[in-house]
Amino acid sequence: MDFQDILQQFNLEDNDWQFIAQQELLGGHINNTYQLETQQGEQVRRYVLQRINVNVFKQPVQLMENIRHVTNFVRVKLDEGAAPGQSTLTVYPTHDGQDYHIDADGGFWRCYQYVENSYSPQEPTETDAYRAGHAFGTFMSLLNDFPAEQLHETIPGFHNTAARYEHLQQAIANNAAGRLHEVTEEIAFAQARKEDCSKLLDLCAAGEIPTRVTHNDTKLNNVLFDKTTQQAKCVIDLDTIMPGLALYDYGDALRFLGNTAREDERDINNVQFSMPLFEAYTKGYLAAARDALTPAELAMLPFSIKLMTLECGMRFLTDYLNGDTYFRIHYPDHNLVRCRTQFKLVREIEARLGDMEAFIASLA
Ligand code: GN1
Ligand code: MG
Repeated sequence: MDFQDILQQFNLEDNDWQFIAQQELLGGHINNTYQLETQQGEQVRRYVLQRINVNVFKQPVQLMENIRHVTNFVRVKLDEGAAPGQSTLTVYPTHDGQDYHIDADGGFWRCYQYVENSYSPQEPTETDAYRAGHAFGTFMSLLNDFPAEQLHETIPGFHNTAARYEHLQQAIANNAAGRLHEVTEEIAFAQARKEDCSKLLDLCAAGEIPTRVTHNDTKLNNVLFDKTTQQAKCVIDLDTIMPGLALYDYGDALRFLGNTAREDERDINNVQFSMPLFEAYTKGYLAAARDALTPAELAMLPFSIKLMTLECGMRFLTDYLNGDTYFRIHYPDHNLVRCRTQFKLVREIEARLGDMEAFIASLA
C-alpha cells in the first residue's frame, strides 16, 4: 500500500512535506488504521489515515457526512468555551474538497489530524474512569440540541438488541461455518435472556426514554487522555454517531471499562466486574449528564450495562457461527473467546444489579 500517495490526495496544512514513517494501529476490530509521520519544514506532523471497512459501513459517504456535521457542531460549542479542555476530531478534505479519497482498488480512505500528546489508559484507574465518564457525558450534553434529523442511520438498528437476537437465531439456523455443536451452552445462555433484549426498545416505543444523538461505541480506547494533565480530552471513533439511546453509550462504556480482564481474555476466571470502576465512571458521567437525563433513563442505567454486554456477546457469537465475516480476528476461535468473556461478565453484572441501583440512588 502506497500511503504516501494516499496522503497526497488530502489537503494538509502544508503541501510541501516529506514522508517519514508509518505505523499500523491495531486497536479496532473493523477499519484499518495507520499513523503517518511527515516533516514539514522544521515541524514533524502526524496524521491518522483510515481505510473504512465498507463491508461493515455500507454507506461510507453518509458516514463521513455525519462526522463532518457532528465535529463542526461540537467545534463551534468548544470555541464558545462550552467544555474547557475538550477537543474534537479534525477531518482533512481532499484537494477537490471531499471528506474522503477512493483509491484505484476502490479503497475508501479518510484522514484525521493525529491528536498529539495523547494516550488511552490500558489499565484504567478510578480517576481515569471518572474522567472518561465525564467526557462521554459531556459529549452527549454537547450534542443535546444537535438536529438529529441531519444524521444518516448508517447501520440501521445498530443497538437494536432484539434484532441482534434475531440475527443470532438466523446464524444458528444457517450454521454456515459448521460450528453449532461447539456453542450449545452459549446459545442456551442467550436464549434464557431473550426477554431482556426488547426492554429498552419497549420503553422507547412507549415514549419513556428519548432518542438522542449518541456515539454508540463508547469503549475506553475511544476517548483520548492528555499526557501532560491526564485529563480525558477528546472523544474519537465517530463512525457510529447515529440516533440512539443515552443508555447504549453508558452501558457499552461500562461493558468495556468495568471488565477487569481484556475483551478477549481466554481464562474467564479473570473476568470480573469492577464496582469501584463502575462507581467512578457513573459519578463522572452523571456530573456531566444528569441534568439531561430523564428519571426512566436513570432507573435503567444498571440494566443497560447488562444489556450492552449481552448484545456484544451475541454479536461475537453470531459472527463465530457465520464464519468470522464481520469482526477482525487474530486466531480461529477469537470470536468465541470474546463471546465467552462477555457472557461471563453478564453473569457478574447480574449479581450486582441491586448494588448498582443502590449506589445510583445514593448519589441522588
Ligand atoms: C467494534 O472497531 P471497534 O473496535 O471500534 C464494533 C463495536 C463493538 C466493538 C467490540 C461498527 O468496534 O460495535 O462494540 O467492536 N463496531 C462496529 O469491541 O460494529
Ligand atoms: Mg468503532
